Amino acid sequence: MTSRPDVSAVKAALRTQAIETPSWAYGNSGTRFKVFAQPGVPRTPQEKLDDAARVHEHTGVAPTVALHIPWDRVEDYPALAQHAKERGLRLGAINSNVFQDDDYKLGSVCHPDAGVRRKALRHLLECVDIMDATGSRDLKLWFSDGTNYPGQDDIRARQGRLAEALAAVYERLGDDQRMLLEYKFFEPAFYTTDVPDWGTAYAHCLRLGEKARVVVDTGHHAPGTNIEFIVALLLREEKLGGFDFNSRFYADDDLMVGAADPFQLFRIMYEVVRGGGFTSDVAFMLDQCHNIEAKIPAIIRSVMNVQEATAKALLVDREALSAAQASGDVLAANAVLMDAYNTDVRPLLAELREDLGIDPDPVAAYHRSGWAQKITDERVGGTQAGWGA
Ligand code: LRH
Ligand code: MN
Ligand code: MN
Repeated sequence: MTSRPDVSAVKAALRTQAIETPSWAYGNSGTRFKVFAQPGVPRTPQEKLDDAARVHEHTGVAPTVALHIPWDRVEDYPALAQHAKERGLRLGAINSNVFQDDDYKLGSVCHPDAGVRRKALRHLLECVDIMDATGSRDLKLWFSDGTNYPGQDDIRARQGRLAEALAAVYERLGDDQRMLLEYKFFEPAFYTTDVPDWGTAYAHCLRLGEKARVVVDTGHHAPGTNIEFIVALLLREEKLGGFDFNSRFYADDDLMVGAADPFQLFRIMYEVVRGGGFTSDVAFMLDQCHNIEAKIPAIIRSVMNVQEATAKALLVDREALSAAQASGDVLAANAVLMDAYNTDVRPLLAELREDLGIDPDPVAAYHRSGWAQKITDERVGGTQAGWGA
């Protein structure tokens, strides 16, 4: 007997999903070897929002855009929020940036010098001011802090400095605001990183309180790491704040989510569904760079990849799975999961889009729209995403 969820329930759940796109994915980016500039890329944060509006128009599920400060610094944030609103968007997470200043050579909030630490903290607090102005809920914190050589600095003391800064930021958060702490196992530091893993991020968030949660960037783990386990655990502890989705083959590759390992993405989304994380408490964000491919269609494709993995996860016959698990039927349990994964959900998603009144083929609709030609003609001298030169 099958108790597979019915299609209308799956479609109803998919309608509630929102996938946030990052402003920096619309700009030029590259590796430390070369940035291949593309024609028509945005020159301003406003133009990034104009492009993001195309992604939302064609997918129907990308209503918010994450900002990165200072890459998206503007004079008037309420005006930027209004610009977004007029295009059917909202401003999403504010990403802080304490990694691009000469002062941060030895770290930011973990730096041995109190003056540099104060400067970094000022920036983080400024990001909360920006959230107040934009109406953003989440502050996303990623620190490049770490050391390159054994003995370079006191690892323990650095944890203390980190905790102090995080506590000051936490104190400043409004009632409806959260801070999401992102970990990454290495790079740019190569010996120690001050927030290298979920355990470190979790320990800090636990001390801070309810409003502090961990963000899982799928590209920030050592090869072979079981990311879905981390997701399951963080959800169980009510400490999963969101995702920075992307794919990796080697390190922090920032390729399109679902491109390298769609099965892993499905397994992650299954744990999200299973763990009750399919709510607005868990932010589904992209964190990607499109160095050689056209950016807007790549972002549309990425949104669709997350949707496909989610649809498959929602299709898992959880009753049959529980029964197989309870009876110790290893092969049957595995078959239930694989059955959902191997389902072609593209027709279901095409139907969902038709229900939403949008084209069932978002990439084709974008290509037909003439937007790529329009921005190529109108925009000259697009900006770089902010790093990778
Ligand atoms: C660090 C990271 C973090 C930054 C972004 C640009 O590797 O994933 O989220 O804010 O890249
Ligand atoms: Mn990230
Ligand atoms: Mn990264």
